[in-house]
Amino acid sequence: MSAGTITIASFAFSGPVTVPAGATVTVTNTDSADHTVTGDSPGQFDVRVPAGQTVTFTAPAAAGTYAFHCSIHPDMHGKLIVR
Ligand SMILES: [Cu+2]
Repeated sequence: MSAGTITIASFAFSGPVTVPAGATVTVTNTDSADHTVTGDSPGQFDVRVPAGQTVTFTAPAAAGTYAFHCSIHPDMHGKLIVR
């Protein structure tokens, strides 16, 4: 079961979402364009979310606030809180 969900709509991320360390995070993309959820610091997480689809990724194992962006649309920013 997913611990939290990030929704992408109209080229914006919902959130911030808070999840336990190492949890499964669901990302639902309601747009007609592909997006990514990419941690601002390399190696955190990086998942591509095709248009209209839902994917999951594993939250970092360390608590903290993780800023992320879309690597396709650099103006899109969000935050994932791990605790
Ligand atoms: Cu995007």
